[in-house]
This record gives sequence, structure tokens and C-alpha cells, in this order.
Amino acid sequence: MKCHILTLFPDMVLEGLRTSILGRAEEKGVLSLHGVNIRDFAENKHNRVDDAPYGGGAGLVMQPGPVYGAWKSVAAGLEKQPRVVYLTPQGRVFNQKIAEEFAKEEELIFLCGHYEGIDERVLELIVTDYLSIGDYVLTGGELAAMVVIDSIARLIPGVLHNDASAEIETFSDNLLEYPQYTRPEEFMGQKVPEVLLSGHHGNVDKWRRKQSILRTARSRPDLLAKATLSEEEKELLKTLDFQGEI
Ligand code: 6GU
Repeated sequence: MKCHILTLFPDMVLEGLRTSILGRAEEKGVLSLHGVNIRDFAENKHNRVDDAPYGGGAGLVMQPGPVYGAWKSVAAGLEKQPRVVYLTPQGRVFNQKIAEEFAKEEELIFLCGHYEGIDERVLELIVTDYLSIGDYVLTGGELAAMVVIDSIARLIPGVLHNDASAEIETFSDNLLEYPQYTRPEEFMGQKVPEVLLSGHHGNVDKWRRKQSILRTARSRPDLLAKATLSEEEKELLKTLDFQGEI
């Protein structure tokens, strides 16, 4: 997959994303990240790309021309026009299902705004998808783009070592992950749960499934309502004391 990121801070996005697993994915050739600096498309000699909002109000608005120029520099060379994702608190709230949908695309363009946003006219012209990463406000779309790209990229075959792990993890069945342990067997007087040392894979799987259900019941009852549980598991939940230690 190829991701183009239109932003005033391409180094922030590229350095962040290339630091770990996604950097290796790029070296392997399964992912390609391309930063486009919107400032390179400024239309004045001072390289300004923002101005005061018409109608008054605080802050600055990014002008349409440089954003259009940045998009055109990518789009002009392509036969099939990629979806253009604008990161904004006004967008659809991102989740794992949307990540799976975007992971099917060959090429995507991400548009990051800063300041008080981007002139509406260029958004209407080029944006196909408005995405938010949650109900809080950030200073710009860059961190949101990084979150979205990271979660999409890890679903692309070859990005993670273990193809299965991308699916098995949290949210595949609306259950949170079970707790993980590694060496040493005892840490600060705390032992690793006995069943994990038993070598009995059936019991390990059963224990992990139960832990997932208990964790989800405790921290995310909203998710648990969407999970598929067996009759036995539903019975287990009925016996739980939600005020207790679960
Ligand atoms: Cl996508 N952008 C900004 N600027 N703030 C946000 C957001 C996005 N999602 C949540 N807050």
C-alpha cells in the first residue's frame, strides 16, 4: 500500500511512523509512505499558507490553493484516483472496522489540517472521507493521521511477522486481549498463572478466553454486548460480582 500524507509537518509524521514496525514494512516493500509538504505549494514569496478567517474569529485558516496544489502533485500522476482522507474532529469516528475497510485500498491520500482548519472549498473539491479519532481536540491532524495509518498498515499482509496476530488481537470479536506474561516466572513476589506453565494448550486457550471476557466485562461492557459468547460463557458472566475484583 502507498500512503501520501499532505501536511505542513511531513517530518513529524514520517519519523513517527518509520520508527518501528512500519519502517521495516517500508524496507520490505509492503508499505510506502510519501510526505508532501503543503508549504511547498504556497502561492506567495513568504511561503504563507494560512490567513485570517472571513467573518472574523480567532486563529488562522489554511488557504485552499496550497492544499489543492499538494493534492494535485500526487493525483496528477495517477490513473485511479485514491480516496482522500481528511482528519478532523467533525469526521466519522475511526474504529477497527473502518481500518479493515481502508486496508483493502492500494493507495490512499491523507490530508492533515492545522490551526483552525482548512478552507471549506478545497475540502469539497478533493476530500472523499472525513475521519476523527475520538471525541477530544488535537492541535492538528498529524497525530490522528499517524494513528489511522498505523492501524491500517498493520492489517496489510507482510507488515506484521505473524499474519494471524493482526486478527486475533483486540476487537476481532469485540473482546479485549487477555494478559500476557514472560520470564521470569516470579517477579516481585508475583507468580505467572500456573496454567500458562502447564503446557496444556487446551487449558491455556480456555483460561485466555475467560480472561478476555472478564476484562471486557470490567472495562468495556459496551463491547461485551457486541461479542459472541457461548451459553456457558453467558452463565459465567451472570455469576460475576461487578463491584468485586473480577
Ligand atoms: Cl482527526 N483531528 C484533530 N485536529 N483533532 C482530533 C481528531 C482529528 N480526532 C480527534 N480530535
